[in-house]
Amino acid sequence: MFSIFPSARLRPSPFYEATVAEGVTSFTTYNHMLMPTGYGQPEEEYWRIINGVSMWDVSVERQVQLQGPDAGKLAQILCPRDLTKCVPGQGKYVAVCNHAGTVINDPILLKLDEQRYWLSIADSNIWFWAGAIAAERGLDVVVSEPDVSPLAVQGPNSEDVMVSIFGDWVRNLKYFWFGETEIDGIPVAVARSGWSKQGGFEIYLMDGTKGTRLWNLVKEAGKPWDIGPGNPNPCERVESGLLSFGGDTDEHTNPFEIRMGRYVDLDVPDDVVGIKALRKIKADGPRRHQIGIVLEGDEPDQVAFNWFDINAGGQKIGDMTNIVWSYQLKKNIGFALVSVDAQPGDEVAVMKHGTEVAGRLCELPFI
Ligand code: THG
Repeated sequence: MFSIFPSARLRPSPFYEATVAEGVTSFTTYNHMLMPTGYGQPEEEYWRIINGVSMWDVSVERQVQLQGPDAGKLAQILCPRDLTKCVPGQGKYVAVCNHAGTVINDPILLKLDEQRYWLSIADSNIWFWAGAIAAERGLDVVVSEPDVSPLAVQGPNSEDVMVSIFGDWVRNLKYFWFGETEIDGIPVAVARSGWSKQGGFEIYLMDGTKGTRLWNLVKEAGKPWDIGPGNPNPCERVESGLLSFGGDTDEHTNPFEIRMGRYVDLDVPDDVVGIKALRKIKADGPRRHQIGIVLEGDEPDQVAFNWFDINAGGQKIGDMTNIVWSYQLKKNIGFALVSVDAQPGDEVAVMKHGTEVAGRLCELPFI
């Protein structure tokens, strides 16, 4: 095949050496970094997340830190979700929007203290965005990208593994909440979170020189549960209905189209970026919605770079924004970003590389 041409632009993950030692076989790019996307046994890796426990290098989920007297003010200006009741140790999923109400990232916001927040971002440059907004609004806050790299531990046995490493307190973490601690002299934050619906945690490594040590520590602790390497899993996430920003969104997507309306509070102050546009979009009613689609046929398809047109009655009604072979449903499935007139149960046609494939719209999640 081909190899990766090194450059300081392609920032290394602190877990890079560890994942190479595990036999990583593919990467994707994300936030100007490489993220492992497989270890050569896709189906085994899938079932490990469903039935066991899996550890993932997700250091590409960079933290944009807001620090200073106006950190809370800036966090609220960037997030069209009410943060007034958010307390230190709490995390919240947010749709960061531009002034037009278009989603430009879907981070988890973590409140560390009154003067320090992290936006744990998806694949777009929120560091530049937050810095620009802070400067334009004259806020007293420093925006940076600190040395913080998440390692995910996901699957039904993840809690037992995490308790064996950190102790019983992690059992009491609520979803998206976190606590700061140390393990073996390594500073970390431990959160109940992660991009799967199988239960799990994320360990935010706060010293990039300790990546291999942390990886090996988790690997060792996970041995009784047969832990193994994995990554944000395309099949599991589609079956579970988890959104991929940039994969399932385009330059026109607003939160109401992609099931993020429940994370938008329209009564936040008028100075929140995008809120006026979001109020109008909500009042007018969104034109598209995101539901599921199941394709006919029993042959596993390939994941695709591109979206596929979805037609009904000879007319384009939207796009199929991802496609995976579901190991549980034994069908090719994906998300449909389609006109609100299209509903679960509708028969549609998907234009796949010039061939028409029959499909049926359905509710999300699949499982
Ligand atoms: N971990 C960390 N940061 C991240 C991600 C992550 N930043 C970017 C990206 N992933 C954020 N995206 C999501 C999307 C969905 C969920 C989590 C992160 C998620 N959603 C649940 C759902 O949709 O059912 C629950 C949402 C809720 O209850 O509020 O878990 O993976 N560090």
